[in-house]
Amino acid sequence: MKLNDFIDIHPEVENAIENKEPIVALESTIISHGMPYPKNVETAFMVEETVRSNKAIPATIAIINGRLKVGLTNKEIEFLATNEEVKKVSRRDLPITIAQKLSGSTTVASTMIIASLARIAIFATGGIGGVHRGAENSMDISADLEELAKTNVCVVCAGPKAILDIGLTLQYLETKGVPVIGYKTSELPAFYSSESGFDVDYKIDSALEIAEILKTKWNLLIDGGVLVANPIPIAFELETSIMDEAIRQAIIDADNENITGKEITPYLLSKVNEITQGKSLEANIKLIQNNAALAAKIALHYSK
Ligand code: PSU
Ligand code: MN
Repeated sequence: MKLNDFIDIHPEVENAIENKEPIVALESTIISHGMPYPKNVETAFMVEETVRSNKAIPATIAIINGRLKVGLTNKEIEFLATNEEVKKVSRRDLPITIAQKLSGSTTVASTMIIASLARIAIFATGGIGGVHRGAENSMDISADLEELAKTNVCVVCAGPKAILDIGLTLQYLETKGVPVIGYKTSELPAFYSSESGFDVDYKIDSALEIAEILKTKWNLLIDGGVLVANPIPIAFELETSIMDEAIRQAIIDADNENITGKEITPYLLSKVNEITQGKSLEANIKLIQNNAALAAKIALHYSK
């Protein structure tokens, strides 16, 4: 079966697509630009294992030598984790990366596009991109939000990271008609913390109900994604005051070093990790695992 001339689907994933078995898409920017080596590789393998232990098939997505890859080998994951020439590829970068036969890791936006081409509906990540603080001047709004507005994929995340303007990010999603669901919470989680001070539209307490909402939305031909916000487990939460200070400092450093555009998110992530002496990275790993498990449960119900 050839879904698309540009795509290579891993045989295990292809088999699962054909048999309508549960599949969870995973992004790869988190591997190449979101975490340092070797934690990035360890996390990528561990997250795939978590999807499997929850009875779904993992499909990590990336671009290797101009080919869209759905489902990676361990070698390909190692390659993404260790090679400087691997670019962060969002929607706008896709055609160039492919035409020039380059390699790249996919963001939430581009992972959604490729998952949708492969007919995979559920996707787990850590945090989505959003409206950056100061966006009224910089106009820095992640392409992830625009993708959620139009591409039919459910994205399970731990909420927008506090490096963003969470209120404006929620407003943007509302304008674009993206349902924001809190899993077992009525407050939007904020990545390192289960609290943000902002309410979600809907608190839903089971993976089954979420799967039913997805089917309803797409059967109604209401195009676009659904954002599921899954709070970091309490045991792994970081203290808000410490994180606020770390983020404030990281943003000042980014300003001083004139970091802008696609560099800003990776820069802030690594700076915050430095300032918290690795604590933010540990929390990041735990919440991704938590999201992968929930995404697998949603995928299981969605496949029935
Ligand atoms: N947030 C995180 N970790 C990440 C990212 C976001 O906590 O690794 C990555 C994701 O791939 C996301 C991308 O899609 O950063 C957003 O980048 P930008 O803001 O440049 O759109
Ligand atoms: Mn941006």
